[in-house]
Amino acid sequence: MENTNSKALFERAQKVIPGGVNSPVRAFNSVGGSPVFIKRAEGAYLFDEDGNKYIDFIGSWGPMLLGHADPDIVDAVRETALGSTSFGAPTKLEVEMAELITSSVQGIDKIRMVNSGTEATMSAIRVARGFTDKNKIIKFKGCYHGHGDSFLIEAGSGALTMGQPSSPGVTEGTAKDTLNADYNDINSVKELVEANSDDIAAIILEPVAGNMGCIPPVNGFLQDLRALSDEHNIVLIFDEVMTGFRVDFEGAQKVYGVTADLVTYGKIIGAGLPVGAYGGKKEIMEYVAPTGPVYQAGTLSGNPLAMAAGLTMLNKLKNNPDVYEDLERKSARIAEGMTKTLEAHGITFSANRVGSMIGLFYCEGPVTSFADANRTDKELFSKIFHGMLKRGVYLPPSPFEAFFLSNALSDDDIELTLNAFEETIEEISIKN
Ligand code: KE4
Repeated sequence: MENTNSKALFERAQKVIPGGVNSPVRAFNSVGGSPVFIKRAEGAYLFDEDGNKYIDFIGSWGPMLLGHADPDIVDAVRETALGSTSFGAPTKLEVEMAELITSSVQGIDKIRMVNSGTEATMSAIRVARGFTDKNKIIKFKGCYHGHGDSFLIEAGSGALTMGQPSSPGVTEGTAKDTLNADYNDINSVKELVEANSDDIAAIILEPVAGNMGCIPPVNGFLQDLRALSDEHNIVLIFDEVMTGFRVDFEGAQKVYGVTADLVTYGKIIGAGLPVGAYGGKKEIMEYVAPTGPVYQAGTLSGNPLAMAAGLTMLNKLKNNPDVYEDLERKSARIAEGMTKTLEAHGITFSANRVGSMIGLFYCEGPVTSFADANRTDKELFSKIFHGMLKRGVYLPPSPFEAFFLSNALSDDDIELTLNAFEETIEEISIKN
């Protein structure tokens, strides 16, 4: 595949943007090589600056559940923009968005729009601290909740591609209030609670981890966290920035039958425009300014373009629930096909899947924690990534990400992907 233009653009980019990218995971640090620069996308396909076409398994890291350039979403943005892009004043669209989410998702009495998943999680823990008048939070090794200081301690996603899960610039003062437990290990949480029980404001987790590959909660884990939070007056926060409206229209809370106290959103609710949100129980959310004392604000929060895009997306999903059945069928086909190929070639692997979130680990399974995920064969991962890329399939460029399928994938796209995977594994097996 020709990539002259992408390479030239990357040269230019590195002169004026840190690492040539506006988000580290895009730099291909985990897989090596030079990132492709995307010119446009449509449906299930990306088109790069050299005219190459790829089947997209990232979907902008989640938002593109219906595929790129969905006509209804594009029309909504275009129409809304004709009436200006932002007012800095309340609008009907924001009311409709909040009404749609609070009327659809269990436990969300009130919700506040922000501009990213990071803002949503930062705000949620601030409210939890204000509401409980306690300081510490428990997160989980390998979970990623955005780049807020409190979370960049043993975080997942892009923080792992740096080979240093913690980040300079996070002060001792901040770090001391973040405790890390092991995902799927309720005893590791209980130990932290017992040691700090009078000062833990919140437990925050991805109800399905998607930032250390895809790792589902083991049976009873979420239920145990719910019980522990109730027992110790701890705010349980589900970070559904990735899983929200993806694993089910009502998210992981519905799938696992556990209601959190606060839930954070991003990605899909903005349909690719910058949107995040946090919401939950009335008595907690009423602590948020201007009703309550916990301050949180944003110039562009709930802006018309983002609301128009997000509302169109959520209404399409609400009115076409068969999207989730389609996605389930397509995701199962992908996982089954890749599993068959890996087994046929005698490659050690473990596959996790929750709906359209798929995680492939090239190590012995089961993979239920960050320590397990970190055993994946990163070199083999990179070879597979590049083998698929040159065959026109764009997988996430990091072993610590999940595949995000869009419903724009056709059955032909899936067969093409599985053929490319077969060829890639065959090529690697022959070389080894
Ligand atoms: P943003 O601030 O990037 O909108 O959202 C942060 C965030 C919060 N919570 C969860 C569960 C998330 O997955 C994310 C962001 N996800 C990564 C992809 N795994 C963002 C990709 C990137 O950093 O470029």
